[in-house]
This record gives sequence, C-alpha cells and structure tokens, in this order.
Amino acid sequence: MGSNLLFLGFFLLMIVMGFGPITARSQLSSSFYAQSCPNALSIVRTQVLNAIKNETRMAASLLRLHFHDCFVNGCDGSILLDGSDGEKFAKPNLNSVRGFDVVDSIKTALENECNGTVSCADILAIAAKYAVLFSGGPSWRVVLGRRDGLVANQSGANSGLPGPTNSINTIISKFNNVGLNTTDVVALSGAHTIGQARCVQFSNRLSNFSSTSSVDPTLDSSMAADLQSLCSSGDGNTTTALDHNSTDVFDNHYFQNLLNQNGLLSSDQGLFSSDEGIASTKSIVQTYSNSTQKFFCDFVNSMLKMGNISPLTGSQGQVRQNCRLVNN
Ligand code: HEM
Ligand SMILES: *[C@@H]1O[C@H](CO)[C@@H](O)[C@H](O)[C@H]1NC(C)=O
Ligand SMILES: *[C@@H]1O[C@H](CO)[C@@H](O)[C@H](O)[C@H]1NC(C)=O
Ligand SMILES: *[C@@H]1O[C@H](CO)[C@@H](O)[C@H](O)[C@H]1NC(C)=O
Ligand SMILES: *[C@@H]1O[C@H](CO)[C@@H](O)[C@H](O)[C@H]1NC(C)=O
Ligand SMILES: *[C@@H]1O[C@H](CO)[C@@H](O)[C@H](O)[C@H]1NC(C)=O
Ligand SMILES: *[C@@H]1O[C@H](CO)[C@@H](O)[C@H](O)[C@H]1NC(C)=O
Ligand SMILES: *[C@@H]1O[C@H](CO)[C@@H](O)[C@H](O)[C@H]1NC(C)=O
Ligand SMILES: CC(=O)N[C@H]1CO[C@H](CO)[C@@H](O)[C@@H]1O
Repeated sequence: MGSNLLFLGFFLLMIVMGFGPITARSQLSSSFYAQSCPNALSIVRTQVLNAIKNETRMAASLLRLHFHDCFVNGCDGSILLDGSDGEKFAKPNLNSVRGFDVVDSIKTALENECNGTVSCADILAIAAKYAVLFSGGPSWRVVLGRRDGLVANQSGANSGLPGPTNSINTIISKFNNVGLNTTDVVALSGAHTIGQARCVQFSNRLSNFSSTSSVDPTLDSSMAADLQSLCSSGDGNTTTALDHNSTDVFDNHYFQNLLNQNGLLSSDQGLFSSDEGIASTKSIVQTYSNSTQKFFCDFVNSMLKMGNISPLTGSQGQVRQNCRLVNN
C-alpha cells in the first residue's frame, strides 16, 4: 500500500516534470548551453550592446526579427536565409526588417568561442531579450535549444505575418494560428514602444481615408498634421517613431498614446478604437496604460510563448554555420 502510493507519487512527479505521455511540449531550457557554450549569453549581450551603442534603433530591429522569425515556420531562423525565395523578400519584410549584419557579427563571435553550437534561431531569441533589457524594459530568463530550419517560407511570411492595415480580428486570428491569444496580441504590440515605421505603413490614414473622412478619425488631428508634413515629400521610406513620446525607451507610453489617439499604425490605434478592439482588446490596453508592472509581466509571458512557437529540437534541423545559408 505504502509502496503503491510511493510509485503513484513518482509517476505523477514524472508527468509534472514533463516526462509523461500527456505532454507534447518542446524541451527548450535556460541552461541549454551551460556545458557546450557557457559564455553564449554574455557574448550575445556584448554584441547587442555594441550594436545599440552604435545605433539605438537596432534594439527595436532585433526584437522585430525574432517576432518575424517565430511567426513563420516557428522560431527556426528561417527569416535569416538569403536567396530570392527567402522570407526577406516577403511583403512584410522587404525594405523593412533590418539587423542582419548584427546577427552575422553575433554569429561570428559565437563561432570563435564554440563553433557549431549556438543556433541562429537561439541568437534571435537572446538578442531580443537583451534588446528589450537595454531599452529599459523587463528582463527574463531566455529558454534555448532551438535548431535552425532548412527552408525559408516566403508565402508563409506573406500570409502569416500581420499587416498594419489588417483588421484587429484578422490580427487576432493570425496570432491564434500560432497559439497566441488576444492578451498576447496586446502585450506584444507593446513592442511598438520602441522603433520606427515608414510613411508607407501609415499613409493610408493621412489622406483619402474613407468616403466620409479624408483623415482617419481615430488619429489625433495635430499628430495627423505632423505626419502629413513628414510624409509630404512622397518618399514612402521616411521613418518616424512608433511611440513619439519616448522613442527609444521600453515603457508603457505606447498604450497611453492609444488612449490619446496617438497610435501610429492603424493596427495600433485599432486595439483601442476599432469596434473589434472595443469588444476584445480595449480593456487590456487600458490596464497596461495604467500599469507598467502588469504590461511588463504579461509581455514577458507572451515573449516566452512566442519564443516557443514550433521550435525544432533534438536532432531536427541543424545548427547553421552561417545564418544566411543552410549547411552544405
Ligand atoms: C500586432 C500586429 C503587428 C503589426 C501589424 C505590426 C506592424 C509593424 C509595422 C508595419 C512596422 C513598421 C515597419 C516598416 O516601417 O517598414 C513595425 C515595426 C516594428 N514592430 Fe511590429 N507589428 C505587429 C506586432 C509586433 C510584435 C508582436 C512585435 C515584437 C514582439 C513587433 C515589433 C516591432 C518593432 C520593434 C518595430 C520597429 C522596428 C525597427 O525600428 O526596426 N511588432 N511593426
Ligand atoms: C552603425 O550604424 C550605422 C547606421 O546608423 C550603420 O550604417 C553602420 O553600419 C553601423 N556600424 C556598425 C559597426 O555596426
Ligand atoms: C569547429 O572548428 C574545427 C577547427 O577549426 C573544425 O575542425 C570543426 O569541423 C568545426 N566544427 C564545426 C561543427 O563547425
Ligand atoms: C509555409 O507556411 C505555410 C503556412 O504556415 C505552411 O502551410 C506551409 O507548409 C509552409 N511551407 C513550407 C515549405 O514550410
Ligand atoms: C492568454 O493566455 C494567457 C496564458 O499564457 C492567459 O493568462 C490569458 O488569460 C489568456 N488571455 C485570453 C484573453 O484568453
Ligand atoms: C481617393 O479614393 C478614390 C476612391 O477610393 C479614388 O477614386 C481617388 O483617386 C483617390 N484619390 C487620391 C488622391 O488618391
Ligand atoms: C524604399 O527604398 C527601397 C530601396 O532602398 C526602394 O526599392 C523602395 O522602392 C522604396 N520604397 C518606397 C515605398 O519608397
Ligand atoms: C487607471 O486607474 C485608475 C485608478 O486605479 C482609474 O481611476 C482609471 O479609470 C484607470 N484608467 C484607465 C484608462 O483604465
Ligand atoms: C502619455 C505620456 O507619456 N505623455 C508624456 C509625453 O512626453 C511628455 C514630455 O515630452 C510628458 O510630459 C508626457 O507626460
């Protein structure tokens, strides 16, 4: 009887610890490189710090790379692959995502320390962590052990990544497709507290908006005038801050902006102002606008969920030697 209970307890412990048959979770772990490359994190940290010292915006660019990697075939470094059929040429990425040279420098530094060990997908996860931390945002224990994919998926990038003029319901369903929910949509959109966007991404709001209103009525009129002036040259590549209040600081001003109709992208302001947003996301925006702590806590949780989208583990995929190319 006693030994039966002991056995049952042991069996339950195995399940809780993740060895049981009921779990299909991946085995990412914060100590993955503890033996094989103990300095991996500090090497990435140094490279990210140098890159941000050179150009503050690089923090935002690195954070976005991890997001655009994870949403397409999971977090497998597929966005880093060169080639005309690559994800780099998909509409949401072309002339838009950046930071590939920084990823190359990180990879070179890691190869010099422990070659063939740290995957490109993990580099993106670690770089995103330090990008947020060095911008004044929360810290978390990054989990590792992702391996690199063998293919890019340009059509997957075109269909899976959210766009700035997508409706809030479309954005929610794109997140749902990769296992993320409405809280994750709002928390992760808070990444737009840092970084820049180009005129092409929001100019639809500035003129000829609808049959009844030339400017998006959910855009503050003085901000609209500033943006019209900024974008008047017609160069769609002109950039401006996603959070004009504190451009380079990871804080909750993004959400406060939304309360004041100061969101830059339609997909930002819609979280607070659209009919769908009022039904599903508005109250979460209000909560984060009032509580940095709640935003940070949820952001970390959502980053861990996003970093866990369909990783390749064990002997799946490979560890690329060059993040731009599949090993020969
Ligand atoms: C919710 C749906 C989202 C949409 C529609 C969206 C769309 C965009 C767009 C259009 C830009 C500007 C790109 C350009 O100017 O070419 C941008 C920038 C950015 N996005 Fe998002 N995004 C979303 C979610 C996210 C998430 C989940 C993250 C990260 C967790 C993120 C991080 C960033 C960052 C940091 C930038 C600035 C990048 C830089 O300055 O280089 N975004 N996003
Ligand atoms: C520093 O940033 C500039 C852009 O501001 C970029 O052109 C340059 O390549 C960067 N230098 C290094 C060493 O990363
Ligand atoms: C690591 O470097 C050594 C010596 O340069 C080389 O022989 C080996 O093949 C490399 N291993 C991997 C996995 O790249
Ligand atoms: C590309 O992504 C789509 C959408 O997720 C998926 O159905 C398809 O299997 C992927 N293709 C490859 C080659 O990975
Ligand atoms: C989303 O998932 C998190 C767990 O990661 C949960 O705490 C939260 O309540 C969920 N949000 C919604 C709107 O279902
Ligand atoms: C505004 O939109 C209408 C119809 O959507 C179109 O006919 C017109 O050419 C547009 N005007 C400009 C300036 O883009
Ligand atoms: C942005 O710049 C790239 C090249 O640097 C160019 O090919 C593209 O047409 C420009 N996009 C817009 C919207 O002006
Ligand atoms: C923020 O919190 C205060 C007090 O807790 C409350 O009175 C206020 O309505 C909240 N604002 C928003 C936008 O939720
Ligand atoms: C909502 C918000 O964060 N507003 C701040 C924007 O920046 C000015 C200073 O530049 C602050 O005074 C506001 O409180």
